[in-house]
Amino acid sequence: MNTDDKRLDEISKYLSYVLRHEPQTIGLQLDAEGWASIDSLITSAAKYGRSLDRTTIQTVVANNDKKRFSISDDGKRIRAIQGHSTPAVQRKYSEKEPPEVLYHGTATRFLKSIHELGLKAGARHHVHLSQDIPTALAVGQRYGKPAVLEIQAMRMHRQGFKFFLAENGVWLTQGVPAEFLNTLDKLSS
Ligand code: HQG
Repeated sequence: MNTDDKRLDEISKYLSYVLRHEPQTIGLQLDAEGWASIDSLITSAAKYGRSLDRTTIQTVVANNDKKRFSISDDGKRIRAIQGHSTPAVQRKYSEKEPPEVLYHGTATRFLKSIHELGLKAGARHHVHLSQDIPTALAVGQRYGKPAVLEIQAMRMHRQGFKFFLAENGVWLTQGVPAEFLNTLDKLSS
């Protein structure tokens, strides 16, 4: 990563922190749909020693590898699309019929507990699922030796569980009972 990319990556992490998890640490207001005024974000961040400007924010949003953020059509507001843990936000996502299976990446050390208790949302508002195995594998690698779970999403859906598709392609659901998941034993890594 060159110096510029590193800087943008670091700002992306900062935006994730304040727009998903801890807006109150810089006194930033988010509405229930997760939106913050970009002007307020710049002013609040500056008060806590972080210099941001509109162009940099736009660059981070446009180039973000996982499309984590979006800017409102009028250009005035920004939000994280998913991944929130702050109670200030209760986003409404569009409910969608899932594909037959979805995947969840995790670390091998969590498997025993997951197979006992099912997948729990933890601090975030939803369990995050992906449509493909490589994405799940990358998510699992964040926590150590990765494992990928296959979720019987359509079977859950038929039994009344709700699935949501965030605007950036991440699938969300409240939780996955253990009976709907199994660990894939052949991973390419
Ligand atoms: C695990 C990142 C034990 C779960 C990623 C995960 C994703 C359990 C961890 C997004 C459990 C929660 C979300 C149980 C779940 N027992 N462990 N019963 N149920 N877990 O970070 O899905 O880069 O809240 O497997 O790429 O890892 O931030 O969720 O390991 O898309 O945009 O508890 O965050 O995206 O961890 O990651 P997380 P996640 P960003």
